[in-house]
Amino acid sequence: MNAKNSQSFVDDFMNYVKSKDPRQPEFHQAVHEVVESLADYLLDNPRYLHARILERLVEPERIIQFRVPWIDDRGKIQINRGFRVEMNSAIGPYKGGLRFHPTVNQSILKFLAFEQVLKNSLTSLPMGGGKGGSDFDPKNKSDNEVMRFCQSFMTELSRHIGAYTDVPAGDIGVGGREIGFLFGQYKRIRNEFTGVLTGKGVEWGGSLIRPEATGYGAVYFAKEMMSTRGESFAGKIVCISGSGNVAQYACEKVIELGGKVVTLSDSSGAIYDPDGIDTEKLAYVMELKNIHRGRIREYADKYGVQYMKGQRPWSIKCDVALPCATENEINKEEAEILTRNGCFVVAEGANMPSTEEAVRHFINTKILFGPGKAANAGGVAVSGLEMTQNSMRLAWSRKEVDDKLHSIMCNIHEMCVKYGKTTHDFTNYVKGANIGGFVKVANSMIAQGLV
Ligand code: NDP
Ligand code: 2IT
Repeated sequence: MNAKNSQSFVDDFMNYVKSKDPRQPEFHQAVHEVVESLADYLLDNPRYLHARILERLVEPERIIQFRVPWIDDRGKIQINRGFRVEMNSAIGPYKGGLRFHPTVNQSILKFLAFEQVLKNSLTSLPMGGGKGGSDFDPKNKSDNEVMRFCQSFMTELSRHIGAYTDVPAGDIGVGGREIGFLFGQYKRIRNEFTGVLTGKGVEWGGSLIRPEATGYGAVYFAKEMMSTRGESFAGKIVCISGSGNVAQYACEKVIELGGKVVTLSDSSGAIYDPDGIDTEKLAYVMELKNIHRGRIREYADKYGVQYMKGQRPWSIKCDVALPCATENEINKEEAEILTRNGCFVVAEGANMPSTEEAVRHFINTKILFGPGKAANAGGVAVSGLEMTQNSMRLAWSRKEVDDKLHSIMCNIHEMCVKYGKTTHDFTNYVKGANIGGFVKVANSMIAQGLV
């Protein structure tokens, strides 16, 4: 297919999407990347165009928005907004995380839900795509406030979800504590103990390795990419952003594979530890972040290293970059700095952390760039395994789950190479992940008729 046709196809489609929802920039960004990857494939396979699969994919099957009233510790009434975007159920029940962060709105959740549809398909497990959350900010809230908020949120959400309908999990601001409160309220309201959420505690239906899965999976994916060039993590300098769930376990796995992690960050700044974050320092970070809910600056104070206030870590020289904080956290200039400093691997632990210009730069310079929907699929993959274990009413060992996670990440890598290899020595993983994720969903939608 010639380039002009495919460019005008992309432009026409984006005009269509933007005209429907003009004020959803993150959603446009996610759709644009996918449509660019798919254009030639769709023009060569017109049955998808006749069935208008793309137009159907960008239209959520359902969006639920609701009021979440709760009372803070001073007795004051607070009102937040709750959402669930049920994007696509062609290959399984809606599945995807809940995000609690003040920036949450429909554009953010639609971008995340859209990515989730293709990501879940890549895992090869039977899961559709969804995403939800609230503009509630868990920072500086007491455990009791978080509990009251979660109970109010679930009081409404419980009408819309279920083990065979829609199975939420965690994302930014939603970890084990929040999943516990949400699960407790669901159970109370519905009087059923089911696998309606994943990321549960191991004592009450959770899966081993689920907390580790996204970070470990991203590192397994990076390892696979590196092995195509005869490289490994041993001795590599690694920059990680974020210091939450994904960042912590990415760090743990890199250390295990012999790499040296020199940065972590949060929304206030980044730390640079040239000696590397070892297991003892990582244990400190986990306690700081997960128990005391402190700031990464405290790491710099404790270990006497540099704190880069208000900055992201990408100015630090590294071989491998693992963005694990949030969307659009690597811009074009930062991407250029990374490659100029010799970085040749970027694996996205976060969802859409690189801007479109940054992605273009990584692909043009032919580094190993693993997009989020492939590289961070390990989290939802182990959520899928948690659902399987819940259905079977048994629990697999750590090793069983980790082995399955590892093989799923290798399969996703293979799928990306299958659809994304453009020359004998270069794979465009963005294209590979987008086409690889699309095909199964599109075929299922056609098979199920116009619903
Ligand atoms: P956490 O809430 O555990 O940690 C988030 C981290 O990112 C914190 O360090 C936080 O800093 C930082 N961060 C959040 N928002 C911003 C921002 N606007 N600017 C700068 N830093 C920010 O979340 P997760 O680790 O679970 O999620 C991280 C990323 O990974 C997200 O993109 C998420 O969508 C993605 N992801 C998560 C999966 C999971 O299983 N949890 C699965 C797949 C992807 P601070 O504490 O200051 O807010
Ligand atoms: O973005 C993601 O894939 C997640 N936040 C995990 C979703 C899940 O259902 O485990």
